[in-house]
Amino acid sequence: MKHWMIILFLIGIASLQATVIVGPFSPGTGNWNTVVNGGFESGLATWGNIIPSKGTFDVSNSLSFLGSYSAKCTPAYNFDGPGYGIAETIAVTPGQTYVLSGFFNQGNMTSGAVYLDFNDVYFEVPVYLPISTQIQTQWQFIYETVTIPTNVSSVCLRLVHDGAVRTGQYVYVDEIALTPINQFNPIMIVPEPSSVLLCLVIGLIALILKRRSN
Ligand SMILES: [Ca+2]
Repeated sequence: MKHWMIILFLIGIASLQATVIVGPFSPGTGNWNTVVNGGFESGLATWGNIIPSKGTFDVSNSLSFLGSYSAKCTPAYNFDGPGYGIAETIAVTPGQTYVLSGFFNQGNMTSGAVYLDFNDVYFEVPVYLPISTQIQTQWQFIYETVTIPTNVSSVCLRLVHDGAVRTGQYVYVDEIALTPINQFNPIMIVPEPSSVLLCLVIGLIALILKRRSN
């Protein structure tokens, strides 16, 4: 395979992956339209439980990204495979491209999968929280674009926990959003002090070099 073909192939693979931005975030930056009660400030009103016998998502005030509440999952027992979750039906504009997004906190979860999807329809692009044994303590903003087919006017948006599910493991999810792409802006991260310092040092060196060359 030619080099440019390999590069195009890799770009294609990368474009199928959701974008993950790890906090801390700059307050007030970004723009997303939360779905009805996507911030979980009104209990689980508007959300329905799917297969509650396997586990539940409940509102929690232990940790939230915005407001006082988020959704926290509680598995009922250990299992592998299809899981449980919550869902709500959302009206969408046929043919419109949206950005599906959410804020995720890994909590103490080290196995299984937590994601947003459209109930397994063919055009969905699931938004997965990366789960590893290395706990990421910062909130993560995860998003992906999805184009609604021209004959579809509503979707079933789900928040799911499945795979290698283990009791006692939980995550927090907040600010679930579905935003027309032209209204979407990702949240900005707070620059790390070290990178701010590096920029200052580089700027200073550039200034000195410029003065010497004059
Ligand atoms: Ca909230």
